[in-house]
Amino acid sequence: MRIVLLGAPGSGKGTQGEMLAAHYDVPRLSTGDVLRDAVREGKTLGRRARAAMDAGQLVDDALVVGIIEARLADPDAADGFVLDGFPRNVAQARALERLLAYRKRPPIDLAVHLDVPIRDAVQRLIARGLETGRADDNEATIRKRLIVYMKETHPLFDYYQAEDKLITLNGAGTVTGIFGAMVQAIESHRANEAVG
Ligand code: B4P
Repeated sequence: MRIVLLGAPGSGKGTQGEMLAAHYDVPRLSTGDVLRDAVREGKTLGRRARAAMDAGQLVDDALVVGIIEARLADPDAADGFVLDGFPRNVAQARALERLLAYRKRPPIDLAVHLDVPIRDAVQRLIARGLETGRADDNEATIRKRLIVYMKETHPLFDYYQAEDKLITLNGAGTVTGIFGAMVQAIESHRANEAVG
């Protein structure tokens, strides 16, 4: 199973991505986690990415595509994955297609969009910022991240819809309720594909 998770900051991608990866027994690849680890460990990647992350902007495409390229080369990603936070724009989506084709792997099966009211997303992120001290979870940076999301990531809905790979789910509700609805939607999409 090759799944891409799309959604605003705070939509629950990280939360649902972990559960989905465990359910389908595939790795979850989160560019955000890799970038934060690199910042924490003082790596060159982290030094290059930090300013953009702190400003709520997207990190340079070449850096994040490099992360995904390296991760997709790992044997555990050969038979499937859940991508959380990548792609974030159309250029990254095209790069992903090229990377998979180069490795002679099938293209992604589905893009799952977790749709939450912006107000809920902001509240969740502010709460997380207070709990964890995550640098970009403050109100000013959250607003910038949401603007970047509208501008850069929204075009991916049309991109994946055109390929008939987009599922949109209500991302408001309980974590387990959303997860159940997501698995049901994925399975019914797969069943339709098998029939069609
Ligand atoms: P990410 O780490 O991807 O951050 P995010 O968009 O905020 O999503 P996250 O997964 O953390 O939050 P979630 O919605 O799960 O990116 C951070 C930064 O890295 C970006 O701004 C950018 O600078 C850079 N970056 C990453 N990928 C990049 C790329 N491909 N290209 C360029 N730059 C990139 O969860 C939010 C909170 O909601 C959590 O506290 C969670 O507990 C809570 N929550 C989840 N589900 C809930 C529910 N149902 N009800 C209530 N709360 C819930």
